[in-house]
Amino acid sequence: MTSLAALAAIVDEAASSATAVPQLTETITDLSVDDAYAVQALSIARRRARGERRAGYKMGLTSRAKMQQVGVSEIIWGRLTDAMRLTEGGELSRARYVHPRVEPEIAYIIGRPLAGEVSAAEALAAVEAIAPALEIIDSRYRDFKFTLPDVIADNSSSSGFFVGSWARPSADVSNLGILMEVDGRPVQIGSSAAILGNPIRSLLAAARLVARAGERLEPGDIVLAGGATAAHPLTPGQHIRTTFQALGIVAFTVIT
Ligand code: 0L1
Ligand code: MG
Repeated sequence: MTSLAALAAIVDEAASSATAVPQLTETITDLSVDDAYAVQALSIARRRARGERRAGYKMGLTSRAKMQQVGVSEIIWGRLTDAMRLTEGGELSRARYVHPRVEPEIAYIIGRPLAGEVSAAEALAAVEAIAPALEIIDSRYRDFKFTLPDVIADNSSSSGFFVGSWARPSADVSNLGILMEVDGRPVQIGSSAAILGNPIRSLLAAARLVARAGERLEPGDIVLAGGATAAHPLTPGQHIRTTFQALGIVAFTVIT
């Protein structure tokens, strides 16, 4: 029987070598969601052993557009490390990924520990600041195809993120217009309200779901609330510019 550690090595090596692999469930047909989260934790432990540091969490599939795009209908989560953070206004190297896509998100930075069943007021009181953000998702599976346990084991496809300027935590991000342009051409238009009706609900889900895994949101953690639109594929030469109403712009250029 294949151990969970061996499965973690498969997804970790696929990510670090930017090589697509078959879905884990092709061989481990009964991989459970709990085991998939254990594989994810073990794969992140491998990154930590290589020197990467905890940076927070990403929430995934928090909008109807995202669920429809990948054919999975459940909120999922993954872990962020400092090595996944990219410089706003800088470059993304296409060669470091298998088949990267970008999606607009709202980021929270945590000021006080948060875990379990909390109210929106409690969650907001634990937030230090809010920012516009972009997540780079890159399934390590062939053709970007997976089942629910596959994608969870693969750190919920998370592979990079850009964060724009931080705003005060009282900023109203419940329904902000978002426009993503590639080389000046609109490719995605949406609203932050697509994130569970209000991105704060994603933070509540983060507090609840990580607590189930015996973890909590810690001061300094960044929480990505989930894509507000479908994700857009990246190819070298593109300039990605996303405007978030009232929050600002997050941009980068794709190089080879
Ligand atoms: O919402 C997301 O961040 C997506 C997570 C996993 C599904 C995907 O790879 O698109
Ligand atoms: Mg996302």
